[in-house]
Amino acid sequence: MRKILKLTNRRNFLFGLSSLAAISAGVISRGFDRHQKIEALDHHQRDFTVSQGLSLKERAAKKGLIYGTTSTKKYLTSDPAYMAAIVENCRMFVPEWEFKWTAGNALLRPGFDRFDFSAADWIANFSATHQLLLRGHTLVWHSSLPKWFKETVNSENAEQLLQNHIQTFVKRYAGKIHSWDVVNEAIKTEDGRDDGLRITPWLNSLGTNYIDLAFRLTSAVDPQALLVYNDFGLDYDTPKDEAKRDAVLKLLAGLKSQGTPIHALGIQAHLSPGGNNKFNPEKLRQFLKDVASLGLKIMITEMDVTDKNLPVDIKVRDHIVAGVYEDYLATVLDEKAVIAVITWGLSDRYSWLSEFEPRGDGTPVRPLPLDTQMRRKLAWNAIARAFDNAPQR
Ligand code: 9MR
Repeated sequence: MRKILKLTNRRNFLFGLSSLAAISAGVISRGFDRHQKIEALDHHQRDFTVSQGLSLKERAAKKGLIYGTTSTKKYLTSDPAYMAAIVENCRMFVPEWEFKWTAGNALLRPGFDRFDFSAADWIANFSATHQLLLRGHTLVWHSSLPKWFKETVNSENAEQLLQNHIQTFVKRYAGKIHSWDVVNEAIKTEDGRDDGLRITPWLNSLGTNYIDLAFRLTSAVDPQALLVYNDFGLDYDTPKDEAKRDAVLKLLAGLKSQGTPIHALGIQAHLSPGGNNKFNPEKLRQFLKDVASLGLKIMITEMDVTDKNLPVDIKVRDHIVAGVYEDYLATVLDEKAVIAVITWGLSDRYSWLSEFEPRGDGTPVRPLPLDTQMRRKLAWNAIARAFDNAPQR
């Protein structure tokens, strides 16, 4: 009995949190009439109906937006149903592993002056074949670096290495890339520096200038592509996310003022409802406005909603996850500088969260728009509704 009570309380608590978000987002988003706002109080009854027919990429395109996802050569070559779902729904594609220095079973950089383009070429061909806009993710990151990197790189040779990486790798795909995540996740306020920069091998070997350098080198080789700074942890009304928003804004303003060729901010949007993560549409909207006023575009680059802390009941879980998708997207799509939405995977069959944020009860995670059988979930409807209600670009 106590256990049941506890569970019920916990469920109400979670509903309370997401309902709060739903109400505040409802108040500000188009397409919510008074009746719907009141309905949004109860997630059981929240309505995620959408008109039938159009895919996500078509709904996005109607508003001048781009929808896309990420995957790997491994999943695409072994799973025709998944490939078909991606081609049906997406206009943009992000390699989850193959454009990194190394990740999963891909190894782009086997040595200091060696490249293996086989997997990256496969991705570029796949994207071209299916008319998918391709994102280059990512050139400079502290993570997914090969073993030799740590043993070899120092302040004497780091600039040469970065230059060679960009001049060889970026050049190979120049003109075929929609946007490069030139620098990924360079801010970590907990590292204690005044400028908020994360302490990474790149910072240690090249100093604070490494970010500007990476953008300039990329721009020189691929002047057509949109050059992006990409980061996570920018979404919630928590002291941690607030500090990160401030530091990112300072970084972007500094880069712009010194003439760095940077064109967009990538907001990863790995969302995590529950706990202390309060969602504050006004604060998020203000941040987007501040970024846009620097003359930058914004892309939502890696969206997903972890259900790690949500109740086990699939119906309840899917409702909450869908509510988070719609509330978040209704808020960010109101800012016209936002040009694209990418979810970090399309089907629950393949999500990094299965490995990195598994549920305590061992049941499979459900963070994405399609279920493991490629059927549309409420999250799919929620994204469709957000596109349908978004202002025209
Ligand atoms: O989803 C990606 C996972 O398969 C890789 O093992 C991991 C390391 O390369 O990266 C994951 O994607 C990350 C992305 O590249 C950057 N932002 C956070 C993403 C989730 O960890």
